[in-house]
Amino acid sequence: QVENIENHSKQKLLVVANRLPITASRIGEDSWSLEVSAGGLVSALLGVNEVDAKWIGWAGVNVPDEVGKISLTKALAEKSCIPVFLEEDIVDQYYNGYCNNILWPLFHYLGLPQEDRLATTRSFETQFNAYKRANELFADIVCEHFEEGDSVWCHDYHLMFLPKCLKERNRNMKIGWFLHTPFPSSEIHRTLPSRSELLQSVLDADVVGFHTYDYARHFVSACTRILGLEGTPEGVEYQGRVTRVAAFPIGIDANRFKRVLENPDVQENIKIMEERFRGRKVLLGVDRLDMIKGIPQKVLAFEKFLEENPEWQDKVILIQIAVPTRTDVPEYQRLTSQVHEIVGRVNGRFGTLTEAPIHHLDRSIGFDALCALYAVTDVTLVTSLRDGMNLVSYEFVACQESKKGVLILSEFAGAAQSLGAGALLVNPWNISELAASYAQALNMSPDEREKRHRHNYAHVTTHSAKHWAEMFVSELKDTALEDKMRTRQ
Ligand code: ADQ
Repeated sequence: QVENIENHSKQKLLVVANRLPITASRIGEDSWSLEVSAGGLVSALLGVNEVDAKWIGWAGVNVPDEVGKISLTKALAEKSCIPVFLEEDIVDQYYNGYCNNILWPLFHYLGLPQEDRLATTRSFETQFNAYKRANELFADIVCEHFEEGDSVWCHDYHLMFLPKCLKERNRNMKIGWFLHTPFPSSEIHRTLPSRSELLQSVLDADVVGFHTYDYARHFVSACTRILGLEGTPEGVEYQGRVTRVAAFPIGIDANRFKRVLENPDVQENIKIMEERFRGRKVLLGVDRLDMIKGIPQKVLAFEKFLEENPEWQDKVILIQIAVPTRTDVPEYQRLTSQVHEIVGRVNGRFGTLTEAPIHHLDRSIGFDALCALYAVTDVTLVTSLRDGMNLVSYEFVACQESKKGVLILSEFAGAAQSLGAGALLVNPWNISELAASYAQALNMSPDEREKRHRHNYAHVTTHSAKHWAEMFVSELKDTALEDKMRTRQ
């Protein structure tokens, strides 16, 4: 058995996600510039010991020619990445369409797009067919690189059809699937025309993971109510076996943030910002400019806070860093205009010739600058209408050892389950309550801030990204070992 376990630890983990952790741009007919995008998932998996991980995913570029495909595959191989090539029309129907226009809003309780439902069901079907086709293309590449004993970890709502495609090709493949968004109540999921097919496919995985216990429970309810299956304490009974369903809350690599804060250039930047904001408290928002992040609510509440607390009018600023996302989708364009309009109004009402109460940036900022900003912030505002976890809340806490600032956190973010005792929990739909929480945070005593920060800091530093990935991978390996033992008996 010892020998078995040793052999096991040498086997590969194939991590399959819609996007590779690398952004490729073409700089010649057969040459590419590759930039590592250091997201939460990348740093999580880098930290997993004894795992030889390879990434499979779309490189985010259209590569129509063979020369380009061959040269990009070669360049990515050096970074342990394997590309899946998707044609432009598939990307449009699968990624922009089914993933971002249907599953993303539905899983965040924003409903299905009305126009699609009323105009024609064909467009829904076309998008779902493209989704399945794209998942088949991912499966082709996984099977090309899979060797006996490897485990496959599929990520997110883009690849819900993948476990089925893979199991159809190889029943013995060990497959995990993890969802980074919320899984909604079964009453929401049942409105989706392809509700059963997606659930059945996910159940083909051996381990199904979510950020919180609530999302796992919603998934099990969807399987029992929509598919009529039996739920068990371990998961869901499906085709003569139990698919494990559990919560694996993600975390961050807090040490990476602490190390950056010790860097002299970052320290210098912190001093410059402290000087710049002297005499004012800093409220901060860092989000992708997405409908689910509740940015209009956050700014409207700031306006109400300034109205109701005139003594704070020249003593506080709100910095909102909103990185544009899905910019070709009309809803996102409307959101950008809406946010700009509210920000303009608040600055017009409460600004002076030299100062504006809101600094709004439509862009991403570098990691060093982000850490420095977290460190000088007094209150961070996470006002998501729904959010799988929300890593910004964790990152802020990791950077607050000296300041011990306050986290205002939406009760609809997964992070509310882990940081709820340290944060001020809010319902972002209630603008008055949100505005009152800004006042409460700014007036909080140092003792209470310290106590709340201690709670959050202990959680963020112990529940790391590495811990999350190790828990999931070890659960997946356990199911593989159990299967082996069972076949021997
Ligand atoms: P996201 O919706 O992207 O992730 P989040 O978890 O907050 O949300 O992660 C965002 C990341 O991007 C953070 O690391 C943050 O620092 C960075 N970021 C955001 N805006 C930025 C900006 N303007 N400049 C620089 N960096 C910026 C999805 C789910 C979440 C879930 C994660 C991980 O929607 O709920 O927590 O996956 O599972």
